[in-house]
Amino acid sequence: MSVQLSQQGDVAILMLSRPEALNALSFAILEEIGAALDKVAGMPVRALIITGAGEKAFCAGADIKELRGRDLVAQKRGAELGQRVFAKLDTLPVASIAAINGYAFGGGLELAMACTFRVALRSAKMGLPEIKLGLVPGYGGTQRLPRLIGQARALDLIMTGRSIGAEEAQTIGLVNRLVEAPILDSALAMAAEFTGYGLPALGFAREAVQRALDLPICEGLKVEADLSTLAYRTQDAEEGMAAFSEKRKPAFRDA
Ligand code: DAK
Repeated sequence: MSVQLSQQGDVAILMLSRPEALNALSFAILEEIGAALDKVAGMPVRALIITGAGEKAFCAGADIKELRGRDLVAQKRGAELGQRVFAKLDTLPVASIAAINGYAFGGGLELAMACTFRVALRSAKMGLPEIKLGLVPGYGGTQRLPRLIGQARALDLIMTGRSIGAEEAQTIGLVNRLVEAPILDSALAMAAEFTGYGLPALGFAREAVQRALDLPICEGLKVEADLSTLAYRTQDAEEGMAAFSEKRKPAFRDA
């Protein structure tokens, strides 16, 4: 197996484990990631961390050797597979953190961009170098990158194929936080900042923000009104507001 799924406390950890090829994404590994994400959806966890095995790479992208010599139909199916697998992260019941421990190129960065959050070591490098291979990102990069960092910066990275360091990535909003090694501990610490809150409110907040990106603001505001009203009607909201009044810590029950 080139993907390892484990659990630490209330956090699932998905490790890409093909360090001899810098965790490059073969189509088989994409299928494994998809199956692992389906399992995470049924696990009693409150967050998911995705990271790469070894010292060097989060993931160096699609397996370039495997991409060669495929016919058009197979290639289109391959792109759709990558898009479908990464899109599972959008609908996962829990938020995900990409812990970028080294190179995150091409499909590797596309996987990280599909996560809810990205944290990176200062030594990490990332980019969408597909253009250098005569290719165009196929696993969501042309769509998620401009949504994260804006059209001009996205076109800069996609059309030059240049790689950027973690500090620039944070400056432009591609990475949420620069963190210290060991990166898993840092990612777990970030997860602990939100896993204590109620899952319904966390889910509604994520959904409102995600849907906003695809809607005109007048429609997005309606979505927000609906979802914040739903959150208001949960037992957790009642508990949170009661705890504030009673000057105690709330005990959320995901209800
Ligand atoms: N694929 C396959 N093998 C890879 C790989 C990759 N992406 N990246 C690295 N490796 C392998 C190397 O071949 C090498 O294996 P051996 O030759 O020793 O057997 C081993 O990993 C170690 O790599 P290096 O020796 O190159 O290590 P360095 O530290 O010197 O360099 C590097 C690290 C990350 C700078 C370098 O490996 C590199 O440039 N890698 C390629 C990065 C890249 O270009 N990634 C983006 C790929 S394009 C689609 C359309 C488009 C796409 C996908 C699908 N469809 C329509 C279906 C495109 C997606 C992409 O991700």
